[in-house]
Amino acid sequence: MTKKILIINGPNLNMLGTRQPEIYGSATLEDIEERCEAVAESLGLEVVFHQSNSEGDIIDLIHEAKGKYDGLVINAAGYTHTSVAIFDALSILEIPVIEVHISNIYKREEFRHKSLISPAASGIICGFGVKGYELALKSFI
Ligand code: CA2
Repeated sequence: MTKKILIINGPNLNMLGTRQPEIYGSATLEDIEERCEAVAESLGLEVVFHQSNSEGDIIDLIHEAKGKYDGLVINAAGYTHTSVAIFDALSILEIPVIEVHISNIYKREEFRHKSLISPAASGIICGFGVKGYELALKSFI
């Protein structure tokens, strides 16, 4: 059976490709979505791609994943470092969760060194640029 993977992107990631290319590269979120769809097809996976700037929407999406998806890829962006609520929502899931960051958060400001959601993740990919999403999808094979 085809595995269904949900990809959730957090706040400001809709601005990718417009600013800070030295940190995040030049790809837009639409480019990342297209690449994920192409990679998923080649791997025999089905992907559903979302972005939200709202913590509540992200939590609702995580709740909806229960029973509906076989895996979750999440770049919680700024909420990575602040959100106990997203950690709690991820902790309820019984499917593999891969935390992705485009940049190497450990090479940046100290406040980015702590991820509140990592303890709920099966694996973490950071610092590989937008290729991290592709690596996350490959982990489901
Ligand atoms: O490296 C990542 O993927 C991050 O999750 C990106 C977040 C940041 O808060 C995390 O510490 C690391 C920020 C996403 C905002 O992206 C922008 C893109 C273009 C212009 C401005 C922000």
